[in-house]
Amino acid sequence: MERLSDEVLKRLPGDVTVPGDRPDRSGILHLGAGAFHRAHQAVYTDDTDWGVTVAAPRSRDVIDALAAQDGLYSVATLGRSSGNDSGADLRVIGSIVDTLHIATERDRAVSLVADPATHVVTLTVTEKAYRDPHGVPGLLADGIARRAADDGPPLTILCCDNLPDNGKTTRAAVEPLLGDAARAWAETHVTFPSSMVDRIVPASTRATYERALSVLGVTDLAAVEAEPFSQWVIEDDFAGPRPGWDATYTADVAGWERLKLRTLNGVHSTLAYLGALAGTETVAEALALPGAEDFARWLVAEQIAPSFTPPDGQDTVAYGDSVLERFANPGIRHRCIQIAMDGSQKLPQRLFATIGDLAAAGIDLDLIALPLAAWTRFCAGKADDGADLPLDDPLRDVLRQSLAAAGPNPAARIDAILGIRQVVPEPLADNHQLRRAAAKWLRELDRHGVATTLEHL
Ligand code: CS2
Repeated sequence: MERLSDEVLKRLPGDVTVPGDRPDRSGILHLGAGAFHRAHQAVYTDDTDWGVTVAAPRSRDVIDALAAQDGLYSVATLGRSSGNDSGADLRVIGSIVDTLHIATERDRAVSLVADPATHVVTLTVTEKAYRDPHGVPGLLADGIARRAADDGPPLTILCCDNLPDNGKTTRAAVEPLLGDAARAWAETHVTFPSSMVDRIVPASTRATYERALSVLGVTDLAAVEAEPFSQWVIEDDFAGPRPGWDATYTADVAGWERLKLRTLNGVHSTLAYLGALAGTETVAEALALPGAEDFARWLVAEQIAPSFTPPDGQDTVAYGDSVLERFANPGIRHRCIQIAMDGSQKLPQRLFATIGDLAAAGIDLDLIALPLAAWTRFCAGKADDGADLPLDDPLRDVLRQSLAAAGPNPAARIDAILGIRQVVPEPLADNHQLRRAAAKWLRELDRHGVATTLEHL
């Protein structure tokens, strides 16, 4: 079957948006070849005259598919506003000009970080990657050291992962790995702006590739699908040239990060654990469980909103309403199990930060203890109907062992989870109100399951 390529661009159906002149070189190195990058930063870059080299840390699948297609791939925008017969607006993206495989071409990756033609390194490598000095942080440190030795031009390293203060987090992961000379050079030549990224992009499935084939008439094995909404707020702290991305540039991203991580991602994870336990496949289906949407709205209004001050002009409750509308998008099949993975890496910023601020302000912790109970039950690996649930998490063994040692008692299981210092901040471990409320919800979930618990809230 013929593949998408530069050659076939001019033969694609008229309702498919195609790239104009393609950039011949890239000023951007992107680490992480996942669907999110392809539906977010690479699309913003496609609207500029910059190009991207995409580096995949481990799996070759995506970069091999891109390499076989001249770097081209399609993004299907799915949702209520979708245009053509397939229910999707398709756009072919041309900003990816080169690919590389870090696991087998690490030195080339280091050279590209050091290359004077590289001005910006962007990252979507997931939360856990920042804890592994031998992985991405080590690669960046080696690249910076080489750039420093050459006294190269300044470099911007832009984190696009869902972490609070993600620029600072990246700097903190990289800096200790630099020698004195490179560290001194980096202080004046490398910046780490923070950014808030947002677009719902489920992992591609066979249906994604089938849709792409039926609309394009050629095979696209790097196709992705996404919701219509897209947002990017970037701290305006570029060391050198800034790509012409149509993003929001601001001096302070922290408020935006908090709004998104606590509201969108916090409710996303909540629905993912509740839905996985209840046996619903997608977030939209979890939200449609009787009582689920009311619960989500109460959670936002009574617990998430009072936990922080939103950025100027934003209202957390209204933002939460728009988020729930996006979650209900019937065109997006975002699997609960996908969002449920790596809970130990996600919940500190999505849930425990909120709980910590509420506790400090003396606000009641009843509703926010339900997602904690749901995660605790999820970690044990059984859905409400007894089906097995996967626990895909770097702290899997710690979680499972702590729960096994706690035995069946709900209060003991909550204490076991709250005692895991890598996940739960110290003061919450013996917060009586939280322990009591979470144990109560866990007992309800054990006895009646998620569906009945939500229905009777
Ligand atoms: C999701 C995010 O997988 C997850 O954990 O919560 O990927 C979410 O879809 C994005 O952050 C939306 O911008």
